[in-house]
Amino acid sequence: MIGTKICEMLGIKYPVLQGGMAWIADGELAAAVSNAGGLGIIAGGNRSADELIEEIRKCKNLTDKPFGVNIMLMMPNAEEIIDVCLDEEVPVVTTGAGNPGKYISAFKEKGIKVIPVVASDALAKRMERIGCDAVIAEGMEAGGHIGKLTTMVLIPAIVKAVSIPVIAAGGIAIGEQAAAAFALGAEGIQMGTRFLAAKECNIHPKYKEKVLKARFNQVTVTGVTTGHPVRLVENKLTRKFEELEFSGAPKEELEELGRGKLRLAAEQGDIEWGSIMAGQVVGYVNKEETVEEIIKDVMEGAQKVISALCERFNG
Ligand code: TUI
Repeated sequence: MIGTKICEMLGIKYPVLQGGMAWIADGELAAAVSNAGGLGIIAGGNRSADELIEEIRKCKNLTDKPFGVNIMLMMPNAEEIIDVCLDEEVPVVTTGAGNPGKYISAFKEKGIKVIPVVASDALAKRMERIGCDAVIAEGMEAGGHIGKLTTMVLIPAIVKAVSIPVIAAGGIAIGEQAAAAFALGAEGIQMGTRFLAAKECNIHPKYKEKVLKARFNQVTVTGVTTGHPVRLVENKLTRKFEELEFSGAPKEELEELGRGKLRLAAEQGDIEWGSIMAGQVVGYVNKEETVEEIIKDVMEGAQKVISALCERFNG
C-alpha cells in the first residue's frame, strides 16, 4: 500500500485527508475518516467556539486516532476558534483564506501540526518559511471558493517550490486521479466532494441526492466578476446570480445574494435557492458508501493504476 511522509508525520495509515467543509464536516464524519485510516477534519468555519468544542469532543469519543480542525482565518471569530484548537490540543489544524503566521508558534508549543491551504506557489513558499509542516495545494477543480490554477499545473509548481510535503486537493475523487496526484509529486490527497456522498456525512439528504445525481456539465462557477469565484451545482440561485452578474449589478448585491446560502442547502435542504458547493468531480460521485469503502476504493484504485503503469513502462 502507498505510504508517504504524510502518513508518518500525521500518524495515519492512508495519505488521505477529508476537506474541512464548512456547514458539512462534523465530528462524526471526521471520526469515521480517521477510523478508516485517513485524517478526518472538523469544519471550524461555520461554528462558534462552544459548537466547535462539542464537535471535537464528539470526535474524540468516536475515535482514538488523529484528526484535524479547519480554521477559516477570515471569519470574525477565528481567534476564538484557534484558542479552542489550542485548549483541546487537536493533533492537526488546516487553515484557509488567509495567513496563519501569527499563530504558528502557539500551535508549535502544543505540538499541533499546521497545514494551510494554498492556491499559489508564492504563498506555499511563504508558508514553508514561517514553519508550516506541509501545505494543501488546492486546484480550481475544487468545490467552493477557488483559485485560478488547475491541480495539474499547481501541484508540480508547489512541489518544486517547497521542501515540505504537498497534499493535492481539487479534482480528486477516484483512484486514477489519486495516482495522478502522486505522479505530480504530492505526498497525500485531500477529498471533499466524494465524502459528501458518505453514509457518515450528515448533510441534508436533498443536498446528498443532488450531488449523487449531478452530471459534470451541471457544475458552474459564480462570482468571477466579483473576484470571489465559487464552484457549485447549477440551480435557481446560480441562474439568478449569473443574471445579476452579467447585467452589471453592483458587487454588494451579488455578495448579498450569496450570503448564508451554503447553510440553506446543507442544513435546510433548500436545493433551489441554497449553495450546493461541489467540485468538478461531482459526475464521478454516484453512490452513497461508507467512508471506509470510499478510502479503500480510492487507495486500491491508485495502487492498481501505479502497478499497471510500472508494468507498461518497465516491461
Ligand atoms: O476555503 C476554501 N474553500 C471554501 S470556504 C467555503 S464556505 C465558507 N465561506 C466563508 C466562511 C466560512 C465558510 C467554501 N469553500 N478553500 C481553501 C482555500 N484557501 N483556497 C484558497 C485559500 C486561500 C486564499 C487566500 C488561502 C490563503 C489566502 O490568502 C493568504 C494571503 O495572505 O494571501
